[in-house]
Amino acid sequence: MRMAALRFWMAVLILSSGPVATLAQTCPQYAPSGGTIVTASGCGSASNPCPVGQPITLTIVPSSAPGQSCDTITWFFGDSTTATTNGNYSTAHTYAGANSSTYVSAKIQNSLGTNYAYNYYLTIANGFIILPTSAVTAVENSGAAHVQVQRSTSTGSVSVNYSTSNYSAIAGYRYVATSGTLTFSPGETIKTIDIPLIDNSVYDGDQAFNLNFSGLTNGYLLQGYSSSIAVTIKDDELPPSLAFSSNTYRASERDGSVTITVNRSGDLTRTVSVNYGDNVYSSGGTIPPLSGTLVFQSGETSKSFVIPITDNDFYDGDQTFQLSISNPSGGVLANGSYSLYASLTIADDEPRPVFSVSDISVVEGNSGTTSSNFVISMTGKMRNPTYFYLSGVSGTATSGVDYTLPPSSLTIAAGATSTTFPITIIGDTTVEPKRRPAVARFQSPAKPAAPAPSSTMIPVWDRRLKRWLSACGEPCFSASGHLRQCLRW
Ligand SMILES: [Ca+2]
Ligand SMILES: [Ca+2]
Ligand SMILES: [Ca+2]
Ligand SMILES: [Ca+2]
Repeated sequence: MRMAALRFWMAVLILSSGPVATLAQTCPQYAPSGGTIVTASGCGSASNPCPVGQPITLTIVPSSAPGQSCDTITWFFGDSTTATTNGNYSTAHTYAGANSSTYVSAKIQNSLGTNYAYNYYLTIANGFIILPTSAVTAVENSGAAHVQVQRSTSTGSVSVNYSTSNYSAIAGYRYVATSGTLTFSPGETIKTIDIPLIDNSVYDGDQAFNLNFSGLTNGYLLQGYSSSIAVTIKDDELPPSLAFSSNTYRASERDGSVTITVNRSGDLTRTVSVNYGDNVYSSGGTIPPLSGTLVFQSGETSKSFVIPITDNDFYDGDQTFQLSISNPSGGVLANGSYSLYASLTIADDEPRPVFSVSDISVVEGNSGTTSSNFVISMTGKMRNPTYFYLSGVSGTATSGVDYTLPPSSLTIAAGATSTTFPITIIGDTTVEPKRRPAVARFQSPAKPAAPAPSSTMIPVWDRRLKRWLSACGEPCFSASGHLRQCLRW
């Protein structure tokens, strides 16, 4: 066998150096096509890494032209080593260390050309250390945080170093700085790291520290991309909580001011602040625009602010305002939101004005006209002008025959309590029987700021008695502020 092979290679050498080209043309027949590099065992993925410290068979799979014995193949490995396998599309390589993503490439050359084959993402590891993938939490007063670490295989042993570092939680205040080496013995797949927690009696909120891993032995890798996890310490104290002392406040317009109190519950040790305001945006009203900040020092359970009240002498009705606290710092609002509201009602100390028309008595006369004035009065002032329309309503005294009314509207000015309007009596010599009175009607065309009298009746002239009869002795209000006639005869 050995002699036959030797003779064959000699024949090739002789023929390839001679003038007959038949065999010389067989190699190379093609320029290299390049291709991909695969592992013989199919290892190399993250779920099936190739072992560390053991030969791995790597083979070029040409993309089109087949491999040829005359191709020169130079291999380049991710660990910075190289190898050459002339005419051989396979090689074995041993990676000395674990790597989550290394590469191997091959340069393929012959006299017709050069091309390359690649595999960029080989995972080399004997196993993985698996850190918790879900959030790790521990309650502040539970003694310690427990972090469970696993590994992907139970063979052999592996160790990994761990140490804590601050994130929002500070070592020595919320937890005990901890470091060490975790060692899995053969057969062990789960180990637990305990980090002592420091309990206190103040509200700190939830805070976290990092647990960092490094120095894995025995060809192990950390699974995934992170070498640390966050451990969250859940506070067992309640946060400072702020709320109004009442959902509704009420004061009289004559009180001068009203004091609004905000209470704090939960943790009392820290300084907490909150903004407040009365949500009034224009001056000149019963209460002014007001805003500020309440600061609760340590131990303080309530703070107040004072809203001045402007007394006036007109009827403006009860007024309700919205109070708010918002943007708490160092604590929370009782509703868990950014803002919390209460209402403040300022009760008017002026009664709603009563509306009346004075009686007047006028002697008719036998001819011509006689003028007189009615006085329309209100028992108090209104914030806004009060408007009325005046119109005659047919009764026993007939408009235009017995009297005339001015066809105009009437106004009691803002702050005034009365106005007048004229009536003209037409004289004659007729003796007239008792008649039903005529009625004049008042109507408020628009509802003013506060409910206003909407209609009333005025006295009418009785020609038999020669005097004015009282009509309604009091104003007629309607709940809606719209016209309602008041007829009593
Ligand atoms: Ca505590
Ligand atoms: Ca605490
Ligand atoms: Ca008043
Ligand atoms: Ca008032």
